[in-house]
Amino acid sequence: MKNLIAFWLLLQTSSIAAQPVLSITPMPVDVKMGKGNLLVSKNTQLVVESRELEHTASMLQEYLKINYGLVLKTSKKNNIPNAIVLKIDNKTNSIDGAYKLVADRSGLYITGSNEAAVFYGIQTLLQIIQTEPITNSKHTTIQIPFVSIDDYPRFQYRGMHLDVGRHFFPVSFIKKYIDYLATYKYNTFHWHLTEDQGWRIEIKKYPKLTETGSCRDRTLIGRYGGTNYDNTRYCGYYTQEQVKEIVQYATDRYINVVPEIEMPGHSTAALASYPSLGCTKGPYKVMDTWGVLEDVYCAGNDSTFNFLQDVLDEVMQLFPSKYIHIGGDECPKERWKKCPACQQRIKDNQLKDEHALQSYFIQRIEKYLHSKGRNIIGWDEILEGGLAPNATVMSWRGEEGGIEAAQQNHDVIMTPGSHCYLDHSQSKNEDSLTIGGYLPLEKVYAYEPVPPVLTKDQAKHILGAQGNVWTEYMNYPSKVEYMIFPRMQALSEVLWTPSIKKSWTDFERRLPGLMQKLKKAGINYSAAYYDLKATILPAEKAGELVYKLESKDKQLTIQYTKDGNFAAGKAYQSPIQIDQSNTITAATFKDGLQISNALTQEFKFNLATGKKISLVNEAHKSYPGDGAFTLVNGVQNEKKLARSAEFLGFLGKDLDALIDLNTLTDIQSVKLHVLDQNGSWIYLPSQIEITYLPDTDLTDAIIEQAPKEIKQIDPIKEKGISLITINSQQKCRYLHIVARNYGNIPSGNPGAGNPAWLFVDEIEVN
Ligand code: TNX
Repeated sequence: MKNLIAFWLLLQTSSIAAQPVLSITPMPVDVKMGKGNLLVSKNTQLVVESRELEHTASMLQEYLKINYGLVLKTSKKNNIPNAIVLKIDNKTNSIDGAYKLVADRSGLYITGSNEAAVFYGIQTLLQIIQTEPITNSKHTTIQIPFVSIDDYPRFQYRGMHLDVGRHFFPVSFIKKYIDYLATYKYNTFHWHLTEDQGWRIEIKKYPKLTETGSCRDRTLIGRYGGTNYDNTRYCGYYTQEQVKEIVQYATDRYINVVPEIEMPGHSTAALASYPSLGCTKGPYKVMDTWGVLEDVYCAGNDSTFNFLQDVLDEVMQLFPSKYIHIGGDECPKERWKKCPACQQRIKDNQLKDEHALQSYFIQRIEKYLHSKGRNIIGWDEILEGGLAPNATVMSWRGEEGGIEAAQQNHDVIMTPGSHCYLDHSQSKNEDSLTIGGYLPLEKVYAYEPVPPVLTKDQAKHILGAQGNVWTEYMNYPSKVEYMIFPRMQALSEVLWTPSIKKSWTDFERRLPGLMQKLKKAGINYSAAYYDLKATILPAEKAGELVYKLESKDKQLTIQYTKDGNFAAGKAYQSPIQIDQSNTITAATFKDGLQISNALTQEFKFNLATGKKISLVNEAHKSYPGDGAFTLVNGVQNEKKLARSAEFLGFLGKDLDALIDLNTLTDIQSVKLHVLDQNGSWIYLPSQIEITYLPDTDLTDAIIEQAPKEIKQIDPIKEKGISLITINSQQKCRYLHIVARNYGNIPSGNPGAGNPAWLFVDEIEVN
């Protein structure tokens, strides 16, 4: 009989396990649901079996008290029925952070391989409580489903970064941020403390760093490249006492704080405080706009290194972290090229060039920190000119730097812009100001930090990944929340859950529950994932378009209108056929009530709209638009909309397109819509070449003889977009259009030396 019951129970659990009901993230390694609930009441005892867990236990008590009005008594005694038992048992599982959580009739047990592991078990517990948190009245019991969870992390480094240089966030928010990290089992907070726009950490030996360096006179309004400023002084820094408080707060939550002190670039706030640290000796000012600046620490003077070592001495006093991040990114070499002391240093040390001088700089600092028992982390530029021996590389310009470092047997943290930059837009219809880009939730979720090109041994160097939160366009805490949620929840699953257990479909199923919890907790988040999705496709008939609308929530109906008035609109049944200029506004509805934001799309028809187009060079995978068709889809972007998904981006390559106008056509002009945004490495093309081809087989001889126009660039800017017009009366069927990429970014500009981007939105033929 006993066996039969066990068998029946097993059947029950496994059939339920097939459809887990817990709204938890990151998804644990193994979850087996039981049948029934454990009731925890004020009579439930909290048994703390290991002394080291007392503090963690008191945090659990505090949480239950605040959120559920439940005050649990603690006990050291074992074998109390119906108790919550916290225990360290290093036999649990040898993986660091492994825990087991069991809730059944006899009580709730969280056993971990160490203190952090038990803490993770508690985070899981807090997410699976089935009772709503209280608002004013007190609960007498809370429900925990019978469950057995076995869990451990996939990666040892699970990070979130926060830039407090561009915008400063108060201690209270930093603590909240750390709470968010803890909830989703992150274990590293990368605190970016110094920037061109502000030095944010008190250094006792150099008081001017905060007296002068923590304030800027004004801040740019709107996107980088603009000329409007707010004329408001902006200040903020953390005292050493506050830093200690934050480090302790994080440590209590098993989160390591990695401080970043940027060098040699992104350091004008320090130079403004102590001008002798720069090559030209100033004067310098704390920056009021974004981007990359030429004034950097002088690499020729030993006093620079003495200063940095003094700063780092105080930093090491405050941060127990094994890792100290020293930046190393985006350091223009202009000043060093002209600085006699830097050139002398190059000569004395037989360095090849200024890149080798950057490497000398980093290696010298690394040596110092290493002598104090610390290791450095640097952005992937620290690879240039040779890696410092014990450096860990943070790969941000794609994964290439990380791959190279791992192949050189260096540890790596993956933070590629393509998947980990939480400052990028998460919606194609983003209506708040962001730095641009497009990083939707699904893409973060799909991220795989271990590049397949690495061998098994090299792959061990990928310690994990990190979400980066650069705050140029996040000037208040709820904007940070909006940008990180729900993407940091998706990333937590990349970092924690074994790759074979990761399931987008399952995450998508849990998403409404996760959002609901954020909403109830008063945490801001983006619901962009539920935006109405619009796709523009070529119609069967050349010269027409098809506009397809989809809602992720199939319960909702979609309504659309051509005059902005939904009352007089239509219910969307199937893709809309469009054959002339038009504006369509659509939204989702439930019982007549509008649910989603209205999505408005203007179509502007010209002779190329909806025609066949092919490209010789495909757009870069980061800016693929909807393929070549994007260039003739009738959508003319405006920069203020910042819908970078509407652009095709070519990195170092030309746009080389062939448009088939379908029939012999009289044309007057061809107009290219391109983006000119040098701060983001986006440049106008250097030249346009157009060949007007007849309605016949395109043999080499025909192409050779066809009329051609070559044009240097003199664009007109309209609504932030540069329009390049080639006027020429022609009769042709095909247009061969080449827009030459600018080439390498000239020195003195952000991204100097790298290939430029060419961003093209629309090719208009009139
Ligand atoms: C590049 S990532 C930077 C930051 C900017 C960020 C904006 C890195 C090492 N440097 O200074 O804030 O892009 O996305």
